[in-house]
Amino acid sequence: MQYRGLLAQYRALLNLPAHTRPITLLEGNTPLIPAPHLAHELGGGFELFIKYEGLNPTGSFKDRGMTAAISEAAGRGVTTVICASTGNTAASAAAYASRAGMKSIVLIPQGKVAAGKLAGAVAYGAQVVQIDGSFDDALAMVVEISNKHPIALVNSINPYRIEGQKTAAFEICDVLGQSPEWLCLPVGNAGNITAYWAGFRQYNDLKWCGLPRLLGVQAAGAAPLVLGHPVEKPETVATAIRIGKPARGEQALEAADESDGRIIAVSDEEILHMQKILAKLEGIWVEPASAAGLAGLAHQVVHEKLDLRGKRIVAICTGHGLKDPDIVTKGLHQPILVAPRLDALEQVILGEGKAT
Ligand code: AN7
Repeated sequence: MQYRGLLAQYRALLNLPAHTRPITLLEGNTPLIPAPHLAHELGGGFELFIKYEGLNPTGSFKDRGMTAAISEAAGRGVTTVICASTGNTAASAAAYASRAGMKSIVLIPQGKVAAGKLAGAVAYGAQVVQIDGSFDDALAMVVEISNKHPIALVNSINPYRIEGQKTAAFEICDVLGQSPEWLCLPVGNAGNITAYWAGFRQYNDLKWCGLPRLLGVQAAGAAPLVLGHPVEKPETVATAIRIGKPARGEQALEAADESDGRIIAVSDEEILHMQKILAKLEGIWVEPASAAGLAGLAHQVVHEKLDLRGKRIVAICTGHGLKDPDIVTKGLHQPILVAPRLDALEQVILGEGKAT
């Protein structure tokens, strides 16, 4: 039977009002890809899976929450939606709003949004507004304006975003037959970790699939949940999670605590190294923020001697590498140039100066 999207798949488990009118791009149903080479690199003896959320229609996990939030808004006749975004929410909101025949307005922090995300928001027809400030400033503004005007807010403060994003936990349990022992994922505004925990708890109540321990990972320069206070000027190469005042920070801390897990920080170097080895060892290219969960796992193994033997681990890779091509090409020399002759090519790929 044809897959009809997340609301069709899991509607009975989602707390959505009766007026909800499904708007879908057939999001979700993303693959859980075994990553044996990376597991080996991290010491081996455990099973590692990547939930590749970059394969959603707009290239990130945000589409799960957006199908729910936009469907609810569409069902009550909303004509305009707004969000603050480090990029992925913007692209997702714009796509689903267009599909619903709505206008979308997205506020982004000036100069800190990856090329593929900005391009998406523009291509899907959003009105894009740069704020001379941070994501946190932009979020405060959209909260205020949506209270004042008939414009629906689709950031993850919107409870339907969480309902939609719970479905990723359901999918993992459906595929594995039970929850993994650890779930690692990046944490920015903290909607996703909140949603996963809600999803696993709900599924466990229904199907006794167990609960994972949560490893939430922030970037060291934007780690309010690790520091225990907001960060006024967050900085990280992982611009998706360059967030200093997470809207659902309290819930994220509770979720980590209840699951007997933790929220940790990793350096930009650890994030970029993980992005690189994941692509090289497994053929999975993700944007920097999406490598943070795995970087956190590696950090725990190396520095905290976390014992993973015999365990099953799922890492959530939240967004596609194509979202942020500049990170990879920035430090790159131009690829080697050869004359259009076989001998010249042979010399480069078989000879001394091997192509890299
Ligand atoms: C790839 O798009 O906040 O902890 O405005 O794009 O639920 O915020 C993006 C966040 C992880 C963090 N990975 O998720 C936005 C935005 C990627 C992301 C996160 C984001 P949350």
